[in-house]
Amino acid sequence: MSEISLTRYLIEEQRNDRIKPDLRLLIEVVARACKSISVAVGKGALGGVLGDAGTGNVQGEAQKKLDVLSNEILLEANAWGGHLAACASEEMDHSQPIPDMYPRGNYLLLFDPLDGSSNIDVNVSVGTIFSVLRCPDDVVQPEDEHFLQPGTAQVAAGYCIYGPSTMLVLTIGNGTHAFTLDREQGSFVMTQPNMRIPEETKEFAVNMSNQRHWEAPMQRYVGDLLAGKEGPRGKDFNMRWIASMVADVHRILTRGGIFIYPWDRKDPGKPGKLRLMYEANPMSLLVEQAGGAASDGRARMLDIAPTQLHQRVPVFLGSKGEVEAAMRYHLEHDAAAA
Ligand code: AHM
Ligand code: MG
Repeated sequence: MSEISLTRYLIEEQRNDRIKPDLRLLIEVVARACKSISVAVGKGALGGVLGDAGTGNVQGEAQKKLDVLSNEILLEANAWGGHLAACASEEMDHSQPIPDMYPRGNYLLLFDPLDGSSNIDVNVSVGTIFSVLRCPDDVVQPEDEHFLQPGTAQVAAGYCIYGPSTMLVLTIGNGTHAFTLDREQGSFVMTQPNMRIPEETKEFAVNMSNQRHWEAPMQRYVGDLLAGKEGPRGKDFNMRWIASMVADVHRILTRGGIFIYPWDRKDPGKPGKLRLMYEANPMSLLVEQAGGAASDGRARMLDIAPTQLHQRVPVFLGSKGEVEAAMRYHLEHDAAAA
């Protein structure tokens, strides 16, 4: 059979009534923006784009030049197509309605333009994460509050990983599919249809340097993983931590595992490091659509009712059996404490 490009996949899904034409266009535009980001990332030092931008974002993080550039590429690409009502980004304090000079569409787009950007200067994989919601029907001028919908309301989610190859991993609620960028042709080609995460795993991903700041059930859970064959879990576990969520999640979608960024006491005011709306939710939808599970350690991620655009959340996602095991440690701890 001939290759299935992203365009062909989306057109066929539209014919099967699984995607509306304007959502299809939106995804094509995001994919095109990701190709531009991939070019910029790929040039590295030759493009003069490495290093700090000298600015900070609303989360108090130093911005890299590539964070700012990627944000601009996504905003610019999505401004004029008529498919979007507003955008929100990790790099912008508030959401931004589509400029008045362009027609406004029915969707809201959220993105982390360049996740893991602290890895950029050391040439490790980074990525763009995105989530698409419907703009509520009666809203003419979308504001931050209109983005505050649970992850179950996402109509599409995905990421683009800029690694040895550039790949787009996408779900429109009908499985999770991976497309590899054919750099000569300039098009994304389906290379892993219907990704499936093995239910059980022997691999976990967590930043162990935070261990002393974790809460008791998290300490006990990871302690049991480290105890290996001789411990209560009865098997040896391997550990990987790329410190680039897109790369860690890509590994998990490919061969299983559990990714964890728990709450910790380092900064007790923050309920975790990662952001719900444009990191945890899109990744959780991709993982669930591939047969995995995603939670905040206690409840299903996609059911969380958001209260803030840049809200943080603890993240446990990946192989279903392992995510459920981690949740058991937390829920048993809570029950005993009660
Ligand atoms: P960013 O959005 O500012 O790049 O931060 C998110 C990144 C994730 O990609 C990664 O999982 C995590 O931060 C790494 O954190 P740490 O530096 O604590 O290992
Ligand atoms: Mg990020």
